[in-house]
Amino acid sequence: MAAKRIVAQVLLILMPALLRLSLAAVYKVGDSAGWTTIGNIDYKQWAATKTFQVGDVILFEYNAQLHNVMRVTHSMYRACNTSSPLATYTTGNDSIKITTKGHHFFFCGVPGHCQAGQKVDINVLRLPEIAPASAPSGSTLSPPPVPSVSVPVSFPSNALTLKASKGAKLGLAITIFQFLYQVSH
Ligand SMILES: [Cu+2]
Repeated sequence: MAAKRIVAQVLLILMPALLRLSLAAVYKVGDSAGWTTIGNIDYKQWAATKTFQVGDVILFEYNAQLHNVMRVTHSMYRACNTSSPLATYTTGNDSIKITTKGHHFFFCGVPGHCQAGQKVDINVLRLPEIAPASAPSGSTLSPPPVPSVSVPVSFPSNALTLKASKGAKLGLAITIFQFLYQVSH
């Protein structure tokens, strides 16, 4: 039946997004060295080698007698300003789940440590993938604008609505999926 084949194709299109959702990673800051001032670890370089995504967990491991973790704003990060952190972690084994895109700034609040380089910017990129803006703008083939997508109540994950706002292609796929869903029920 043709509709079923289309549903299968739509699911194939959605698969990368579904896989991405299920593969949250844990990143230990500094890898084996952890969170420290010893060895002049370049946390900027460390972060640059990672592709952080929403749902990932950032793990800070350190000697709690010597260090801590503060989440701060960009300007506080640049200035190593420890006066009013957004959050402070002190256990020595702090797992911080990243729930939003964009920059997440952390440094050690012990005097001098941020200045010594114990600071890291976790930058969660907007999803690249699904519809890379490869179509030239103004092309007659560019996908139609996506109306605000509301996913049916029975849809497996509301996370899909988050993805749906990204990439007209996926949005379109979900719109088709909804249509087929309604038709077949
Ligand atoms: Cu420190």
